[in-house]
Amino acid sequence: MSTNNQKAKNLNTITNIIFVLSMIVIFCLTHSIAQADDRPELLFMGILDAAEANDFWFSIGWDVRAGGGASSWQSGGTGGLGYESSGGGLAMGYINDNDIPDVVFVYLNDWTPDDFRYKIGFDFNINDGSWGSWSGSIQGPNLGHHSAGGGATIGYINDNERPDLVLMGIDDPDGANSFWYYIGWDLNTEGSPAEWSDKISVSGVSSSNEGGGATIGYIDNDPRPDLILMGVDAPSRANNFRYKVGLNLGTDGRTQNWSYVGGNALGFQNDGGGATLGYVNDNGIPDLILMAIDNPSGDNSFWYHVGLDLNTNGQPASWTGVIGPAGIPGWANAGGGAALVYKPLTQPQLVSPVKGSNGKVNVALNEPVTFEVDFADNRFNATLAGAQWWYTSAADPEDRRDFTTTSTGEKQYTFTDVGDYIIYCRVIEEVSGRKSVSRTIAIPVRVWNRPTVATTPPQANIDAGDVSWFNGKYVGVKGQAVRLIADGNTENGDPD
Ligand SMILES: [Ca+2]
Ligand SMILES: [Ca+2]
Ligand SMILES: [Ca+2]
Ligand SMILES: [Ca+2]
Repeated sequence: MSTNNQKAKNLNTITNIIFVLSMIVIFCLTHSIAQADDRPELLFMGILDAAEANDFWFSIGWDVRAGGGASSWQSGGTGGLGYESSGGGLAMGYINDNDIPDVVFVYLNDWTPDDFRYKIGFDFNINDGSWGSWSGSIQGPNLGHHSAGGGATIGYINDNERPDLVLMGIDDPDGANSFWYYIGWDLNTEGSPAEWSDKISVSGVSSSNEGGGATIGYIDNDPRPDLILMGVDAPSRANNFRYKVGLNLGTDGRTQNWSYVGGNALGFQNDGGGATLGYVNDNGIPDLILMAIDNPSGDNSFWYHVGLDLNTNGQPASWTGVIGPAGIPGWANAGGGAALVYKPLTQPQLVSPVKGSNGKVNVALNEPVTFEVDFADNRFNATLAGAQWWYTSAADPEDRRDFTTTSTGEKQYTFTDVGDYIIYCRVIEEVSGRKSVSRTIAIPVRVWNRPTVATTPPQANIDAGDVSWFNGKYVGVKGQAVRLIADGNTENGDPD
């Protein structure tokens, strides 16, 4: 072998090695990006108890694994909403009408009386932890004069497409504490509710608390949403988590079906807590993350337990040990919160009828049309146990009509007025007997007068080349579309 050949061979080998190495790098990059999409992210918030303005501190746990630990942590901060606080909360939802999660930072303002304030980080980027934009301060309702923790969560409680925000504060009078919560109904895309519910009171979990949390999810075999309210019990000995499970909230946000789950040891001092339901160990059975801010003599940190595979009463099959800590700067906090950012179980999609070139389902007046939905993405092999449907006219989106639950993914509609409508649909999904409700899809619909063949030439349309007309008949060319005139207005006119 000549030296040149040997050099060429060496060069080839080096080129091959570089190629293989770069493929490994590309694989690792794409692999880590894919993981960021598949695994849930965990957000914790702690309110920094400073001498002046109390800011929000947050930690992002990237790619929470089936055992509950995150693969890495990233921290950041954002301005708070006052100078003194007696609790906080964190809630994840979809508020500004895109598919990018939004996070509500809640501040329980320590005043006379206490009051809720919150701000929203819109469009949390699950690839780099950045935020699209921040809202200003939004004022919530008042509480009592002494609070000992708070919580926040977002759900769909009153059977429509707008998210509802639950704000919880632990009322701390002399004697037994209680959970107070309010519902901000139907957040608009800026995060303000159409109205606040009255105060709803639930007996608490102890007489001394150092933090709390609230989370809505789907726990049992009834697809109504379920609410967990948590308090960090703070007796003279070591602290512990305790919570109450409210199954199947009515459309008024209340339930009489409360049960108690107690005892999971913590340290001796806490400065806030949080609770969030989600799917951690990948079996479609809900899991519960409970977080408390550990408050030793030095720096504070986030600690959490995961209750894996809740039974239909909200009691987990097992608890992980304490996971963490993710540190918090400074020595004191005044409230915290937790939220899990995860893909929904499934995503529904419209199967039929197909949409037209106008991006809408085009239907004829007074003729029944069957709409069919199915899963577009089904991570846990859920079965479709039914669907919920309602619709609005595009002209009046607040006028919601005909909320109906079907036992299949099909529903028939007959529209009796022409115009534009939006049909909303979400599917009821079932995994191991547990029923939950998917996100809602919006199906735009246009109702037309059925096209008719005119007996007189539509001269303006002929002149415009919109239709072909010859000797009293519409005509067509083989292989070319024939255009008839339909109209979606109550008056005759050109099609849109
Ligand atoms: Ca968003
Ligand atoms: Ca709502
Ligand atoms: Ca339920
Ligand atoms: Ca699970």
